Amino acid sequence: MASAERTQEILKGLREAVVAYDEEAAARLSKAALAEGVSAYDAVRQGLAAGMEKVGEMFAKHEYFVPEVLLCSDALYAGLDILRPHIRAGDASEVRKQIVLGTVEGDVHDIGKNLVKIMFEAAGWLVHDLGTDVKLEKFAEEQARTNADIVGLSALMTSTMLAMPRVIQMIKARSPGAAVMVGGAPLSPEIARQYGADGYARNAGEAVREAVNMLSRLGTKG
Ligand code: B1M
Repeated sequence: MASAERTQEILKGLREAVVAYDEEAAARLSKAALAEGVSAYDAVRQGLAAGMEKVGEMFAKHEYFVPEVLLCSDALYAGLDILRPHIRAGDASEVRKQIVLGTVEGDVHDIGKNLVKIMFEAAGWLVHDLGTDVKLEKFAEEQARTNADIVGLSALMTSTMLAMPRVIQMIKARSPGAAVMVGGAPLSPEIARQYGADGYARNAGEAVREAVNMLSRLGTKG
């Protein structure tokens, strides 16, 4: 069992490895965490995910750009692949929320959507990624199939975002309790409200926090 000091050292190392997109260090420290009895759950949440959260903030401040963020996510996954099988069901139940995520019909932009996915996975959510150019009715179908807490819609074009109100109506008609979050460069909090969305996130760094806030605002789950 690692001492409290050693545990903090490993967690700090994991955060730094993600920020420095150092895959080797992320893998090595993840193995060290397991070997020395640090909880896999803490290593993901307070190590890898916290590092990725920092990366999200750096991206929002234009300190990192897409290539760096993708490299950081490689480091995140290098650690996640090692730690994930060791997260006990009891640990995960607290955070095992689910999101259905996709880019709406007619739109193939997925770089931002994939960054959002990474942040949710890093936070322990189960992500049902529908990909891009997703048929409008597919979002409601997948939400009903999985009973996901949230549906996340991404659009990068002013033409494709126009489909969002219809998608939201379909989801709400089928599952009134499901919450819908929208995002993507042409969206804004005002447009999200007009469209009937429950939440909006400006970037991947804010998405998980907004999702959790949204659920507690709605008082349904979370
Ligand atoms: Co296209 N494209 N593109 N494109 N493309 C834009 C979006 C555009 C603004 C370029 C321009 O004209 N200046 C423009 C849209 C104009 C408009 O409608 N306002 C445009 C166009 C017109 C097109 C085509 C029609 C071009 C053509 O063929 N004539 C075509 C459309 C194809 C289609 O979708 N049917 C097209 C194609 C492409 C490529 C395939 C070449 C490529 C996409 C590759 C891919 O995604 N796999 C591409 C790219 C790369 C871009 C730009 C250059 C970059 C987009 C990007 O990845 N940004 C873009 C111009 C630009 O933005 N400078 C442009 C980086 C990414 C990290 O940011 O996606 O905003 P972003 O995601 C952020 C936030 O928005 C937010 O978090 C993310 C991370 O922080 N976010 C969410 C996103 N989704 C979220 C969901 C959430 C929460 C937050 O909750 C669910």
